[in-house]
Amino acid sequence: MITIVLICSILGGSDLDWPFFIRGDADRNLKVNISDAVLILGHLMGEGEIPCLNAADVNDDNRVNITDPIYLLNYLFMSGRPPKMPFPGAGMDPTDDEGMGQCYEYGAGE
Ligand SMILES: [Ca+2]
Ligand SMILES: [Ca+2]
Ligand SMILES: [Ca+2]
Repeated sequence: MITIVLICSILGGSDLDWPFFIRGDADRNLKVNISDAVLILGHLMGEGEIPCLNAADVNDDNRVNITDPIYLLNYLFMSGRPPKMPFPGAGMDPTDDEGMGQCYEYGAGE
């Protein structure tokens, strides 16, 4: 977990010490769309890095697996339930993030 936090911190390039992210926005472009689902699917197949694993945990069960892109696709195309908080605005994970790491603020350094 410390490693993930460090990576997120480096990617974020921010001095702020609280974590902001939008659930589902795995590529951190501040939009939740099909490209995020594709990124998560690629990650699950061993390709592609996810800058914010917690954001990829769309259903907030502290695991990133096949159910997450499916949940996201359901929301985007099948009028399914939206991702768990924080969504649609950036925020902190309201639940335990054991093993996920947090993600640092958007924008800085990008
Ligand atoms: Ca995105
Ligand atoms: Ca999940
Ligand atoms: Ca969580």
